[in-house]
Amino acid sequence: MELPMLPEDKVRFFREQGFLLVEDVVSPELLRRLKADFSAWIDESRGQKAPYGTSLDGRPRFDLEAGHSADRPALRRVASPIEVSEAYLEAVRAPDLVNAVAALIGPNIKFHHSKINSKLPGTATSVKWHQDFAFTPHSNDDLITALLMIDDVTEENGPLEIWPGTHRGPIHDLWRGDRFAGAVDEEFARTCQANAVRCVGPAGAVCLMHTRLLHGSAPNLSAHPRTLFIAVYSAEDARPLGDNPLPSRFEGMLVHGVATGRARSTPFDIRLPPKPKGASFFSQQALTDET
Ligand SMILES: O=C(O)CCC(=O)C(=O)O
Repeated sequence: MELPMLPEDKVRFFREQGFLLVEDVVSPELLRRLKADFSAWIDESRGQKAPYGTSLDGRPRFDLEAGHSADRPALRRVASPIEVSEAYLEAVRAPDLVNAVAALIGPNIKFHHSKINSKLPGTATSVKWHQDFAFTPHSNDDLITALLMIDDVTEENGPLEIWPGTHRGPIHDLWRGDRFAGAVDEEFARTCQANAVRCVGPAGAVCLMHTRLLHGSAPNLSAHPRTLFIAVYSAEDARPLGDNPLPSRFEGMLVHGVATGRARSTPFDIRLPPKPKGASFFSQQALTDET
């Protein structure tokens, strides 16, 4: 049976602002399993010195921040956790989550890729301002990045920061000359920061973000972890224009509605991103730190 979709005012809010917070999209029991799997990965990382594990395209599945140690683990990324965890696979198909996505860009929705971004206490991980569409261009921009809060996300633990309404503006260049920096330039980043709104909420809430919304995030300054499970969904008729940055055997999985076999295109101009080489996009964003 179809679960209730979102009320019209929430859909209108998303169209205007480019994001929407929805609480309790996974059950407490599933949330407990998601936390338990991530805790087990942190423990496993204590025995590692460099990014490890293998994802579908041969790059490491588990990415570690510089300074990682057994005593102070700094696991910052798990690529495609749904391939190695039943709990994360269940979360990516959670009815309340996919129904909300379908209410915003549906009715026909497919899965594109997923990852965990983690900011453990004492780590320095931050995310520079960018739009996701520049990493995952499609024939149209009906794509949503769903950021599911595995921990409570507060003002202090490095929440997602967004600039509301910017999904209706231009697609920004994330290149510096011939280098894909994966981030807007520093001057524009300061303007983004001046307009930032923090997406905070309790564990089990999801921030549904339009693929063209400008966003970034600061380091975790608290004693509490900040773990986000991030899943990207698209309208079924949005066809990828480039390589999936995190290839998955689940790419293209229909999570709501039906397969139409159609392609819908909207006009825009974008420089296609390169295929990532490092363990995660943090290494792409770090390229500009050296210049
Ligand atoms: O982890 C974060 O705070 C932001 C995630 C993000 O920007 C992304 O994955 O595109």
